[in-house]
Amino acid sequence: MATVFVTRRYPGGALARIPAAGHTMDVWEEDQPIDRATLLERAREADALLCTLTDTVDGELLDACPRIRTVANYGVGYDNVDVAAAHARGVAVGNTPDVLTDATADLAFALLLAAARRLPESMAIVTEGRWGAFKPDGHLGRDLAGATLGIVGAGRIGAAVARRAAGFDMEVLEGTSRGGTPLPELLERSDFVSLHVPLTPATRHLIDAAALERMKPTAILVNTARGPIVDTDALIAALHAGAIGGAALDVTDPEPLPADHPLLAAPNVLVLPHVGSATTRTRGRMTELAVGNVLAGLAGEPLPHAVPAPRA
Ligand code: 8YV
Repeated sequence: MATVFVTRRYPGGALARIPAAGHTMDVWEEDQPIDRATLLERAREADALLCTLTDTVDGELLDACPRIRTVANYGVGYDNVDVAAAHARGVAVGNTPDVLTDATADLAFALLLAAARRLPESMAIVTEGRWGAFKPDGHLGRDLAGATLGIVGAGRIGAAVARRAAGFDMEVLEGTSRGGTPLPELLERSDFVSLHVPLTPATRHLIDAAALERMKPTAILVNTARGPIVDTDALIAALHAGAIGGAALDVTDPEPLPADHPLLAAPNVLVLPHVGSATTRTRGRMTELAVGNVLAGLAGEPLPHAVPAPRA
């Protein structure tokens, strides 16, 4: 029977299917991610690796752990895995799509609403004892109805955000690398811009100073995809200059974002600690899919959720 190294206590109970199938399972039980040297050591004899975005899986790791034939990444994004290096070594790579689409789209909308209606400021007014008498012109936010939402990357999560936007009577512009509204036009016309592209060399700093310059000075940028899609320094400058109206971010570059990071000192910024998929049901279903990939790989079968080879 095989050995599986599991880099976190993935929730929901599905991990139990690994020993139940007769395999040896070694789980990193700490709350903090496993450090690189320990990962290389602990996974040395593993036949499969169940890992996540805090674990870098590259050629060096796969050479140090040459028995690994299956890498099951916990997450739909897999920019932490060098897929070309894995495939070149005959290692299959899987991810956990679909099950987190709704939770992530919900969170994109939560960010959008929180920024549009200035929820953090209003909550602080209450908790800091500054709730004075009613003011007709106090705490004014922005309407969603009739506003234009630009969705960059209309894959599964982008499409789910578009469905939610229809329910809020928003106008939707969708732009993908394959068509739809071209990015410059989308940025110029949108009142809200929500990012839903994977992180690849082509999308790193897709939202740079020039892109931010195209946005309306009132527009709000929402990012639930990956932090490095946005050039953080350019975003900080744009917020200070009033070049955009605000940013509502579930992902940042770097992650975790230190409390004294200049991004948090910029005006009109709202940051969450990468919780897009963080619901009990969704995180449990992600474990089910990742374990399904592990068990299929160990059985010599194609992974049910295999990631494709990167485009040349
Ligand atoms: C997870 C994510 O929180 O799926 C993704 O790509 O970013 C999130 O769902 C993360 O991957 C957990 O490892």
